[in-house]
Amino acid sequence: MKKALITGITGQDGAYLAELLLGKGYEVHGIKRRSSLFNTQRIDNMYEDPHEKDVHFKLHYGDLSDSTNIIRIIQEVQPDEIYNLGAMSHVRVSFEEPEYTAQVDGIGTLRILEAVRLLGLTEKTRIYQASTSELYGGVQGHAQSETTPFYPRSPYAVAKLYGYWITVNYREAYNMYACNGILFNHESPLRGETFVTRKITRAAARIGLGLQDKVYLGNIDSLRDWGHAKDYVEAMYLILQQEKPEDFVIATGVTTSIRDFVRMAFAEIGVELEFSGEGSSEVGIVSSSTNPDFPVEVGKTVVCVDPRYYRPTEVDLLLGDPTKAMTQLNWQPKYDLAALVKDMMTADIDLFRRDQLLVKSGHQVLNYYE
Ligand code: NDP
Ligand code: GDR
Repeated sequence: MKKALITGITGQDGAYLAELLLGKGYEVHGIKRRSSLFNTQRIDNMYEDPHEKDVHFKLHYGDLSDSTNIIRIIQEVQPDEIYNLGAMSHVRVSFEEPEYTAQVDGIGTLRILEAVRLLGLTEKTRIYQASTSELYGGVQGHAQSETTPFYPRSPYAVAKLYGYWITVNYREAYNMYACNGILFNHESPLRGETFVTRKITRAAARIGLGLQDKVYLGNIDSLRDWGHAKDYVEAMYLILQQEKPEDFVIATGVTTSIRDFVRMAFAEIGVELEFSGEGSSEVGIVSSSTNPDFPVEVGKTVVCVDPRYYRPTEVDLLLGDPTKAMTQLNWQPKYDLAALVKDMMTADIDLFRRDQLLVKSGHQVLNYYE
């Protein structure tokens, strides 16, 4: 039985990847951080009682900022594959926590590679590094592929640039099977609530159900190449099953503005929006509302722009060229953007119908949104 170790198992991708690997018969080990509250909601469906025999899903406390614990866990598990998904993954927050981001997203990658080398596992253990389209940052005007030079535009992207190159360097210097997946944005019902797609689908569902008035967004002109996380974890797995270690861009090859994503999300509840104004004065107003289950008043302003969500340096356009992955890995995404938006909206409507029931029976629900 193959053993996989996943850092960042409690995150969006960690949860989907763990499910995929368990389905393929792997023993899956994950590193979770100590937190004052339970932080395993995304993986609770896979939980196995550690007191039982033949447990295939095991969690270890750890942190990418601590080499000693990374070395100990890798020594204990002796994994065939390591998926390094753990990261401070929020681009805007990285401007507020730049040093921590460098420690975890940059040096954290080195800690994993070096642990494998020091433990003499270079022949046995294959390593996947979660690299990102944010590496391209300021590269504009054409689709971005494995040969496009990088131009990072945030402390997050600069930290990930180190992670990318140290992975390439360990592959070349020590003949390790270590690869970068350069993944473009991928989303799902498990996406963190402060990333723009999930913020939008949660808000559209809540506004439709009468639980929220409006949503404040930052730069709605930027364009992203969005795929579904379920498709993207398949690519991670495939990258580690090749004969030779190589780096791959994973993307859909289609780019869409944040504004159009907002339109698509609201369309799922029968609401059409018209945008007017410019820059920080732009608003989205309901121009028609046809679904009686989600009665939103025509003429109501439901989207406002708030410069507090702007970034000191923005990435205006991301558009990936996934030709290499499609030909060499035979990877094909099953979801297009419309199917992704539908999946996210269906899940958020279901989630917030429960809040609606609580409100109707006189209870208060958490009204916090970033
Ligand atoms: P999430 O933010 O959903 O998950 C991040 C995971 O990393 C969580 O499990 C988090 O733990 C863990 N983590 C954070 N800090 C540390 C630390 N110091 N030590 C150990 N673990 C830590 O990210 P995604 O699942 O969306 O992304 C997975 C990886 O892929 C990340 O590295 C991200 O940067 C990268 N990536 C993501 C893309 C995307 O569009 N989703 C695109 C390209 C790259 P906790 O739950 O406790 O916070
Ligand atoms: P990104 O994702 O920065 O691309 O990083 P995010 O969803 O945060 O932003 C996408 C774009 O939307 C604009 N935006 C807003 N973003 C957020 N979060 N909140 C808002 O209110 C808002 N309004 C507009 C942003 O300015 C940006 O242009 C994600 C992360 O998963 C990274 O870890 C990963 O590496 C990259 O995708 C690929």
